[in-house]
Amino acid sequence: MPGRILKSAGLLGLILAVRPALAAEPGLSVSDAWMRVVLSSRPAAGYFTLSNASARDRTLVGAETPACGQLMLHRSVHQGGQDRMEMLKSVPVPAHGTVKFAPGGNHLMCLMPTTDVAPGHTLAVTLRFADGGTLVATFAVRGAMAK
Ligand SMILES: [Cu+2]
Repeated sequence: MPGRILKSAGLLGLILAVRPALAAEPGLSVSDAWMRVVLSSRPAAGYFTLSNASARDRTLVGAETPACGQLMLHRSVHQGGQDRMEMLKSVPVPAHGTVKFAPGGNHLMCLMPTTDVAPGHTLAVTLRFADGGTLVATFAVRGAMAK
């Protein structure tokens, strides 16, 4: 009986080890991914760094997570003394290039956040590319004071 449990655990470990490889996009990687939530009733903003180590230009066209009713690509713009946001249809990620989503600039806007969007939680966010590729990144949720 203990032998059977060990065998199952080994198989589970194998499945977990293989899964990230299946989801991986050649050359694309995400780092410093986090989401800031101020009030659970208000939209949350997501930030990350996306690197393209490949020789092929890529284009980010969308993002989604079950933790948000809708997740949009946004850009903060300062115009005429006012801050506002506009939607981005796509964001180029050049070959051997890096794109930053950071406070004051590009960000993911999480509309209708669920209770999962709470400080201390982590969220799986799927990034979608123009060529149909996807990349799943883990975002750490932080509170209002996070920078
Ligand atoms: Cu926004």
